[in-house]
Amino acid sequence: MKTSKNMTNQQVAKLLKTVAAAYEIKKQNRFKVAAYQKAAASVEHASSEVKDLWEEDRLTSLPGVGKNIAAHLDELFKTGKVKHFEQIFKGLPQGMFSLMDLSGVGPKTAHKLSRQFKLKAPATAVKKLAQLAQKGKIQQLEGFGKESEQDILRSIKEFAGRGKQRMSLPYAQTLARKIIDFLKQSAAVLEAEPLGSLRRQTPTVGDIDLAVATKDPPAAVKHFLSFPQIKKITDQGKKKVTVNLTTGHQIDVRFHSPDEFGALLQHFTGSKNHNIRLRQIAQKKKLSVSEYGIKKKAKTLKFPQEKEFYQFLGMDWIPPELREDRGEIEAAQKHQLPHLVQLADIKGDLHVHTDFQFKTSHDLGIDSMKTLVRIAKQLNYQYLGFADHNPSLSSYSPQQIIDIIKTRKSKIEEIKSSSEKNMKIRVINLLEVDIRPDGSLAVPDKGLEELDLAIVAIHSSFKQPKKTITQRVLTGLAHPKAKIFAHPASRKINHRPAIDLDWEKLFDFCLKNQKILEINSWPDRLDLPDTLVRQAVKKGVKFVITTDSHAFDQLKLMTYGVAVARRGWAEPKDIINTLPWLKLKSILKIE
Ligand code: DGT
Ligand code: CA
Ligand code: CA
Repeated sequence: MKTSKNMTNQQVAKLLKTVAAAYEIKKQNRFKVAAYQKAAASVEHASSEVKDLWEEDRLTSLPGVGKNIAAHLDELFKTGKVKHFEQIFKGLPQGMFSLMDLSGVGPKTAHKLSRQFKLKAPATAVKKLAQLAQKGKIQQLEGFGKESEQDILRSIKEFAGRGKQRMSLPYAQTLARKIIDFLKQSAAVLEAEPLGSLRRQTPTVGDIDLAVATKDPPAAVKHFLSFPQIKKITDQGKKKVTVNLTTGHQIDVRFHSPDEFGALLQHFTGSKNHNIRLRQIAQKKKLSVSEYGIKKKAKTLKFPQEKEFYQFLGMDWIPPELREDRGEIEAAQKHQLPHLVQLADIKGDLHVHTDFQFKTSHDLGIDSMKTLVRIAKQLNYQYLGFADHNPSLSSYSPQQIIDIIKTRKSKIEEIKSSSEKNMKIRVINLLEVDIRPDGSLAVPDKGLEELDLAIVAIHSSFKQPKKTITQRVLTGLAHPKAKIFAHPASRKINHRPAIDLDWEKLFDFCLKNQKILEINSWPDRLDLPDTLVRQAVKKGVKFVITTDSHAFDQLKLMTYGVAVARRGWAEPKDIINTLPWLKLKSILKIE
């Protein structure tokens, strides 16, 4: 594999995956294989560029990157090469590493194919394989048949059409809900549940995986195939069907009998890393796990419930959001899993934009304070915080800004007294205030004084160097009225990377000064990202989960922020808006 000093995260991840594959072929110990796979996944999902981490001597801050792998990456960024990796790749046909990009083609198959057909050049291996498959050459190989040849052709086709964006979590959940409702219309479908990344509630979802419990698979399959939006069936077996919808999205559905449903859920919820670790634990107990159950000697034990599956392996049931091999298995063995926060724990929203009219630097909400209070009440909230953007600095003088904030305050006071009296819901006067590039806040002190508190955030100059931007945030957050830091990474999924902040420094600052970090539920923000939430939670930093709503129906986005919090191992005690009003009021020092 070609390497260079300037490899992107994607390329480094691919390199590490390639090393794992080479180790596997050369029958090195499987912990080494797993270690490289894990490091690859970690690099793929890192929130900053690995090369930057290297420059700051922080490679090992990436979960799964230990001293050994860090030393190899050090050599890579210094010299453009890793001697040890070249050693490992020696003797392997390089075309195999391209073949591994095809779904369903693992290292062993890739190795066999590239060896048989002498596919040495990575650039042409896939194309050559397609030609061979079309000529029917693959089915003639030992261990391959007509079916596997068709599988390979399908994967090549799918590979050619790849590059599509992943679905946002809300999009995927909505689509899945529709399909599940449809599936349940059939009497043959006893249960239908999400699997894969959808069930783990990752911020984006590649394809939708679903599990169906049925005693009559052919009838259940037949029903599924009558779902109106199906464009093409790409794979149909007795227990698994893959289709493409007219929207271009792929749906995988598995049909198993109810007594296997627990094993089915477990196996295809993943993640891959979680399952690898689980398999190792089973092997130590001389057991083997699969989507059918747990095999002990010659007998396969069945598990209708997922909980019993985990218990059989000597651990507590693990919530899907934790299944990333980030310590959850060890915690489950010791009965020390966190009691994750749930949507029902949330007692209010503190970041909601209203239609109060003035010129802001950013967008206004579209619904009235009154409407928003009514919806919050329907959600059983005890409190609601209005946090419009600050008045625009380019449109108003400092005095005008103060006056606007005063007018807004009296409007909020009005709503406050009526909603407290009639609905027993408290209204909080907040403002979302820009932290300017120099760290100053975009509202004069006299304006800030009128607020219960300020939510501060970055909305410009995202690319400042790390030191500068960290100092900027800490300066802004140091203001006594600034209590919450909104969407801290300022990322936009598929659009803008996270800012390069010294996270540890921010977390320490928050802890020391009782500042709260936001988990923003907006679907393309989901910010703070879950891995950073985990780091902060470990330190004891407190969070608030908000929706950043600009319209009343967005108040229900809260569930996605809760998903991020859960993936970050957060418990109710870590989230301030699980507190009842009087406690919240006291910790935020609201008068
Ligand atoms: P995605 O779709 O990219 O958002 O991510 P996932 O995690 O949904 O991945 P996917 O759809 O490829 O596979 C679903 C889960 O099934 C995955 O997390 C791991 C698990 N799994 C276990 N064994 C296998 C297997 O043999 N093949 C596949 N494709 N998945 C497996
Ligand atoms: Ca999936
Ligand atoms: Ca899938």
